[in-house]
Amino acid sequence: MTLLTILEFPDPRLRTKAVPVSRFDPALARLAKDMLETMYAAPGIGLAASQVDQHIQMLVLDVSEEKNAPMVIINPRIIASEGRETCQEGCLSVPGIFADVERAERIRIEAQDLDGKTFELDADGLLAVCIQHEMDHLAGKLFVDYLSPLKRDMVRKKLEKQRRHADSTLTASA
Ligand code: K1U
Ligand code: ZN
Repeated sequence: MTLLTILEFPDPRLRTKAVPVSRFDPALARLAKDMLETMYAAPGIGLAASQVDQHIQMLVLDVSEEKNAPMVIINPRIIASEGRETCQEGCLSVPGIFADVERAERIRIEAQDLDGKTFELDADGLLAVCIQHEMDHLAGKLFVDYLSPLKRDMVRKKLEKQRRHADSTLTASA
Protein backbone atom coordinates (compact mmCIF):
# COMPACT_ATOMS: atom_id res chain seq x y z
CA MET A 1 0.00 0.00 0.00
CA THR A 2 1.33 3.47 -0.89
CA LEU A 3 0.21 6.41 1.21
CA LEU A 4 0.86 9.79 -0.37
CA THR A 5 1.57 12.97 1.62
CA ILE A 6 -1.41 15.33 1.68
CA LEU A 7 -0.46 19.03 1.39
CA GLU A 8 -1.95 21.25 4.09
CA PHE A 9 -3.26 24.84 4.04
CA PRO A 10 -1.63 27.37 3.62
CA ASP A 11 0.87 25.46 1.44
CA PRO A 12 1.13 27.56 -1.78
CA ARG A 13 1.29 24.38 -3.92
CA LEU A 14 -2.44 23.91 -3.18
CA ARG A 15 -3.02 27.06 -5.30
CA THR A 16 -1.60 25.49 -8.48
CA LYS A 17 -4.10 25.09 -11.33
CA ALA A 18 -4.20 21.49 -12.54
CA VAL A 19 -3.58 20.75 -16.22
CA PRO A 20 -5.79 18.37 -18.24
CA VAL A 21 -4.73 14.71 -18.41
CA SER A 22 -3.62 13.69 -21.90
CA ARG A 23 -1.82 10.36 -21.26
CA PHE A 24 -4.04 7.52 -20.06
CA ASP A 25 -1.18 5.18 -19.19
CA PRO A 26 -0.28 2.74 -16.36
CA ALA A 27 1.38 5.57 -14.38
CA LEU A 28 -1.98 7.38 -14.26
CA ALA A 29 -3.75 4.21 -13.07
CA ARG A 30 -1.03 3.75 -10.39
CA LEU A 31 -1.54 7.33 -9.15
CA ALA A 32 -5.34 6.81 -8.99
CA LYS A 33 -4.81 3.61 -6.94
CA ASP A 34 -2.41 5.37 -4.55
CA MET A 35 -4.83 8.31 -4.20
CA LEU A 36 -7.71 5.95 -3.34
CA GLU A 37 -5.59 4.17 -0.72
CA THR A 38 -4.53 7.55 0.73
CA MET A 39 -8.15 8.75 0.79
CA TYR A 40 -9.47 5.61 2.54
CA ALA A 41 -6.62 5.69 5.10
CA ALA A 42 -7.09 9.40 5.95
CA PRO A 43 -10.10 8.72 6.22
CA GLY A 44 -11.88 10.84 3.65
CA ILE A 45 -14.60 10.67 1.02
CA GLY A 46 -12.66 12.42 -1.73
CA LEU A 47 -9.18 13.47 -2.80
CA ALA A 48 -7.93 15.65 -5.66
CA ALA A 49 -4.53 15.06 -7.31
CA SER A 50 -3.58 18.66 -6.36
CA GLN A 51 -3.70 17.65 -2.67
CA VAL A 52 -0.91 15.11 -3.22
CA ASP A 53 1.19 17.60 -5.25
CA GLN A 54 0.23 16.13 -8.64
CA HIS A 55 -1.21 18.99 -10.62
CA ILE A 56 -3.31 17.11 -13.14
CA GLN A 57 -7.11 17.08 -13.47
CA MET A 58 -7.90 13.86 -11.64
CA LEU A 59 -9.94 13.23 -8.50
CA VAL A 60 -11.06 10.15 -6.63
CA LEU A 61 -14.02 9.72 -4.31
CA ASP A 62 -16.22 7.23 -2.53
CA VAL A 63 -19.32 8.57 -0.77
CA SER A 64 -20.81 5.11 -0.10
CA GLU A 65 -21.55 3.96 3.48
CA GLU A 66 -19.73 0.66 2.90
CA LYS A 67 -16.68 2.29 1.28
CA ASN A 68 -17.00 -0.05 -1.67
CA ALA A 69 -17.80 2.35 -4.51
CA PRO A 70 -14.52 4.04 -5.57
CA MET A 71 -14.73 6.47 -8.47
CA VAL A 72 -11.97 8.00 -10.57
CA ILE A 73 -12.92 11.18 -12.42
CA ILE A 74 -10.56 12.73 -14.97
CA ASN A 75 -10.82 16.09 -16.77
CA PRO A 76 -14.25 16.87 -15.21
CA ARG A 77 -16.42 19.69 -16.57
CA ILE A 78 -19.76 20.80 -15.14
CA ILE A 79 -22.16 20.89 -18.09
CA ALA A 80 -25.39 21.65 -16.15
CA SER A 81 -26.34 22.66 -12.63
CA GLU A 82 -29.43 23.69 -10.69
CA GLY A 83 -30.49 24.79 -7.20
CA ARG A 84 -28.38 25.98 -4.29
CA GLU A 85 -27.71 24.08 -1.08
CA THR A 86 -25.58 24.71 2.00
CA CYS A 87 -23.63 21.81 3.45
CA GLN A 88 -20.99 21.49 6.16
CA GLU A 89 -17.66 20.57 4.59
CA GLY A 90 -14.33 19.31 5.82
CA CYS A 91 -11.04 19.01 3.96
CA LEU A 92 -8.06 16.70 4.39
CA SER A 93 -5.83 19.69 3.57
CA VAL A 94 -7.42 21.76 6.35
CA PRO A 95 -7.59 19.16 9.14
CA GLY A 96 -10.04 19.63 12.00
CA ILE A 97 -11.88 22.57 10.41
CA PHE A 98 -15.51 22.37 9.26
CA ALA A 99 -17.56 25.16 7.67
CA ASP A 100 -20.81 25.69 5.78
CA VAL A 101 -20.40 26.18 2.04
CA GLU A 102 -23.15 26.95 -0.49
CA ARG A 103 -22.93 25.09 -3.80
CA ALA A 104 -25.12 23.88 -6.66
CA GLU A 105 -27.62 21.27 -5.45
CA ARG A 106 -27.52 19.11 -8.58
CA ILE A 107 -24.86 18.92 -11.24
CA ARG A 108 -24.20 17.01 -14.44
CA ILE A 109 -20.55 16.51 -15.33
CA GLU A 110 -18.74 15.28 -18.39
CA ALA A 111 -15.46 13.54 -17.59
CA GLN A 112 -13.16 10.70 -18.64
CA ASP A 113 -12.28 7.41 -16.99
CA LEU A 114 -8.84 5.80 -16.67
CA ASP A 115 -9.14 4.43 -20.24
CA GLY A 116 -9.84 7.93 -21.56
CA LYS A 117 -13.48 7.03 -22.24
CA THR A 118 -15.85 10.01 -21.93
CA PHE A 119 -18.90 9.66 -19.66
CA GLU A 120 -21.60 11.85 -18.16
CA LEU A 121 -22.69 11.67 -14.51
CA ASP A 122 -25.67 13.23 -12.71
CA ALA A 123 -24.96 13.97 -9.07
CA ASP A 124 -26.89 15.34 -6.10
CA GLY A 125 -26.54 15.22 -2.31
CA LEU A 126 -23.09 14.42 -0.89
CA LEU A 127 -21.80 13.22 -4.27
CA ALA A 128 -22.52 16.64 -5.85
CA VAL A 129 -20.94 18.46 -2.88
CA CYS A 130 -17.84 16.27 -2.97
CA ILE A 131 -17.33 16.57 -6.75
CA GLN A 132 -17.60 20.39 -6.55
CA HIS A 133 -15.20 20.49 -3.56
CA GLU A 134 -12.63 18.35 -5.43
CA MET A 135 -13.03 20.34 -8.67
CA ASP A 136 -12.27 23.48 -6.64
CA HIS A 137 -8.99 21.83 -5.55
CA LEU A 138 -8.10 21.26 -9.23
CA ALA A 139 -8.66 25.00 -9.80
CA GLY A 140 -6.41 25.89 -6.82
CA LYS A 141 -9.36 26.82 -4.63
CA LEU A 142 -10.01 25.69 -1.03
CA PHE A 143 -13.27 25.61 0.92
CA VAL A 144 -11.84 28.19 3.36
CA ASP A 145 -11.82 30.67 0.45
CA TYR A 146 -15.61 30.86 0.90
CA LEU A 147 -15.06 32.19 4.46
CA SER A 148 -14.45 35.84 5.35
CA PRO A 149 -10.74 36.90 5.38
CA LEU A 150 -11.00 37.20 9.19
CA LYS A 151 -12.32 33.63 9.62
CA ARG A 152 -9.75 32.29 7.12
CA ASP A 153 -6.95 33.91 9.12
CA MET A 154 -8.35 32.33 12.31
CA VAL A 155 -8.25 28.93 10.55
CA ARG A 156 -4.62 29.52 9.51
CA LYS A 157 -3.63 30.45 13.10
CA LYS A 158 -5.50 27.44 14.54
CA LEU A 159 -3.67 25.07 12.16
CA GLU A 160 -0.31 26.68 12.99
CA LYS A 161 -1.04 26.16 16.70
CA GLN A 162 -2.06 22.51 16.06
CA ARG A 163 1.22 21.94 14.17
CA ARG A 164 3.35 23.59 16.89
CA HIS A 165 1.65 21.36 19.47
CA ALA A 166 2.18 18.23 17.34
CA ASP A 167 5.87 19.17 16.81
CA SER A 168 6.48 19.75 20.56
CA THR A 169 4.76 16.43 21.41
CA LEU A 170 7.07 14.66 18.91
CA THR A 171 10.18 16.40 20.32
CA ALA A 172 9.20 15.50 23.92
CA SER A 173 8.78 11.82 23.05
CA ALA A 174 12.07 11.60 21.09
O1 K1U B 1 -11.00 17.00 -0.54
C1 K1U B 1 -10.85 16.61 0.60
O2 K1U B 1 -10.08 17.17 1.34
C2 K1U B 1 -11.64 15.43 1.10
C3 K1U B 1 -12.86 15.84 1.88
C4 K1U B 1 -14.06 15.80 0.94
C5 K1U B 1 -15.30 16.47 1.41
C6 K1U B 1 -15.87 16.22 2.63
C7 K1U B 1 -17.03 16.84 3.03
C8 K1U B 1 -17.66 17.72 2.18
C9 K1U B 1 -17.08 17.98 0.96
C10 K1U B 1 -15.92 17.35 0.58
C11 K1U B 1 -13.02 14.86 3.03
O3 K1U B 1 -13.17 13.71 2.83
S1 K1U B 1 -12.96 15.50 4.64
C12 K1U B 1 -13.28 14.07 5.67
C13 K1U B 1 -14.71 13.68 5.69
O4 K1U B 1 -15.56 14.44 5.29
C14 K1U B 1 -15.12 12.34 6.17
C15 K1U B 1 -14.22 11.49 6.74
C16 K1U B 1 -14.65 10.23 7.17
C17 K1U B 1 -15.94 9.85 7.05
C18 K1U B 1 -16.85 10.72 6.51
C19 K1U B 1 -16.45 11.96 6.07
ZN1 ZN C 1 -10.49 19.29 0.31
